[in-house]
Amino acid sequence: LTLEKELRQALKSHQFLLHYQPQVDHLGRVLSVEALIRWQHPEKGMISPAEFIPIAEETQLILPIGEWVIEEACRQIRRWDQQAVPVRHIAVNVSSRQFRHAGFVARIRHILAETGIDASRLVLELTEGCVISDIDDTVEKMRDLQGMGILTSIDDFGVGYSSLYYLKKLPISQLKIDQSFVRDIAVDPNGAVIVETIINMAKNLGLNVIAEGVETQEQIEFLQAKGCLSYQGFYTGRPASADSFGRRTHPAA
Ligand code: G
Ligand code: G
Ligand code: MN
Ligand code: NA
Repeated sequence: LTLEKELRQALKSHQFLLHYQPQVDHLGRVLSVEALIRWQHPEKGMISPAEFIPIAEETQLILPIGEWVIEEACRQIRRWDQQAVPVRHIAVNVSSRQFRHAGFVARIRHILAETGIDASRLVLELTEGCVISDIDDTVEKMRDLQGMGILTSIDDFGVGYSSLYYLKKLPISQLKIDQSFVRDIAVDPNGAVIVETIINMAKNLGLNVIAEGVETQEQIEFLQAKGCLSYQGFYTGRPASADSFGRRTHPAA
């Protein structure tokens, strides 16, 4: 079977699942989670999205898969609401091809209505490459999304095209500092300067900023001292199933 056929089969027989990684504030409170897809293959076991998302993107399969991710994320936040697990926002990764699709905004509107989730609970993570690839289409879509109350985050910020032009042109809510810069904080003075610069730029533009790939207390201390108060990484919580996540979540204040 080709991987494409297997992916099609996987959708039909419900072999995909979502793991969730917490995004915490400087007091360790979980503000939001990022949904990360996994493929529970009947023979090969758990397959990372790094292996199959590129193939899904080459084929049109990223459209139904991406849609399933948003649906399932919305259903999960509803379950957490019912269990009084205090997760405010759920972030999903959107691939470029999915975002460029003409029906993208309409599908999200439909999914929110169908699952009864308020748009303000949803964060869409878009990469720099995605947003600048057709800036006019991006502006239109992001304005529609913002109008609905959906939040948007620029994923892997700093490693893409580094065109800063789009930052003032687009209605963006958040910058996610790429993990390669966060990793460099302790070892590379230039890395530390880059992180500090991104934090200051986000602040000056009125954007929220979160650091990803946080693995040490030392990194958190640096980030906090520079004014970045949101963190995601193995240090504050690995991606895990919805159930284990609920138990780890702090009770509502
Ligand atoms: O979770 P993990 O570190 O294995 O993810 C590897 C890559 O797959 C990351 O770049 C992540 O953004 C991407 N990814 C994870 N889940 C999704 C998804 O639902 N949709 C898309 N398009 N990419 C995803
Ligand atoms: O591209 P994106 O940022 O969506 O990718 C998220 C990926 O980063 C996931 O595959 C997740 O497993 C991984 N990840 C999350 N936290 C850490 C971390 O602290 N260190 C490393 N190396 N990877 C991480
Ligand atoms: Mn992401
Ligand atoms: Na990222």
